[in-house]
Amino acid sequence: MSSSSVTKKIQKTYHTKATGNALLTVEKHSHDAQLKLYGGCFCPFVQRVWIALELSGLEYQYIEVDPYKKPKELLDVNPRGLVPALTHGDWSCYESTVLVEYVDDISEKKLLPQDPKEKAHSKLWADHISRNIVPTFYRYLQAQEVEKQAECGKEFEKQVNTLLEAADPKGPFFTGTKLSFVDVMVAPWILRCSRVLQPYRGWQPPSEDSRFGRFISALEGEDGVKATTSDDELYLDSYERYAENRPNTSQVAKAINEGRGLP
Ligand SMILES: N[C@@H](CCC(=O)N[C@@H](CS)C(=O)NCC(=O)O)C(=O)O
Repeated sequence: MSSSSVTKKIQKTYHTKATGNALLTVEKHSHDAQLKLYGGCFCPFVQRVWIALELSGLEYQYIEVDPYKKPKELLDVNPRGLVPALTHGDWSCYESTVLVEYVDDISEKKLLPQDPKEKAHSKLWADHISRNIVPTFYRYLQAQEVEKQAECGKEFEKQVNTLLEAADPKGPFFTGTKLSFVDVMVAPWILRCSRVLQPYRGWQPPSEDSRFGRFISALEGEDGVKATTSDDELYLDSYERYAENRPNTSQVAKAINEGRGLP
């Protein structure tokens, strides 16, 4: 090798096998069951449904698939080729928001409040998460220019604060002392703040005693959240593609770059 040759950076890529606590959960749920979750270990949309299943106490099977390779077993369940996808006997469905509600409907332990008005309030704020917090997270992570990153960072903070202003003031969760629907809908992206946004975008954690700080600690301490979370390295590796805004990263990344709604 000539002395002028440049050492090529080894590009990290997404993982196809869970690690840490999430791996133990995968192993515990590897046996055949009526309810089957097709997931990818790095995917926050999957983690929504996975947390709901863990908290439900229902028997389920976790099946790891690579959504970027579009295996037939995934396309048979979700023709859009995205994870999460769920089968229950010979019935199948997809879309994380729909699946969390389905799991809640068939479970005795409820995430959504049972009072119709409180239920509507939770769904309204879950809509804010999908419509504003989630896309802003990816815009922030995929932004390449420093100025754009700063602008997106502020926007992300604003959207999270809007959610927290609608939450129970004491918390630590959205509706008070108990984790519920809205918390599950946003948890995967909140967990990825310290694991992904901090190393790649310099996101600053809030003070521990702030409303946001207490929300983060409460989510991190929840059993269903812990059981579906891999070691930090898995996220660091899996999101490098987004942080470098590499071509062909994913349908989500493409939609963000084209200014379209998320798939
Ligand atoms: N709207 C979908 C989004 C799911 C999604 O984008 N999943 C990603 C993994 S995190 C995926 O399957 N990507 C495959 C691809 O981009 O081709 C949901 O909420 O379930």
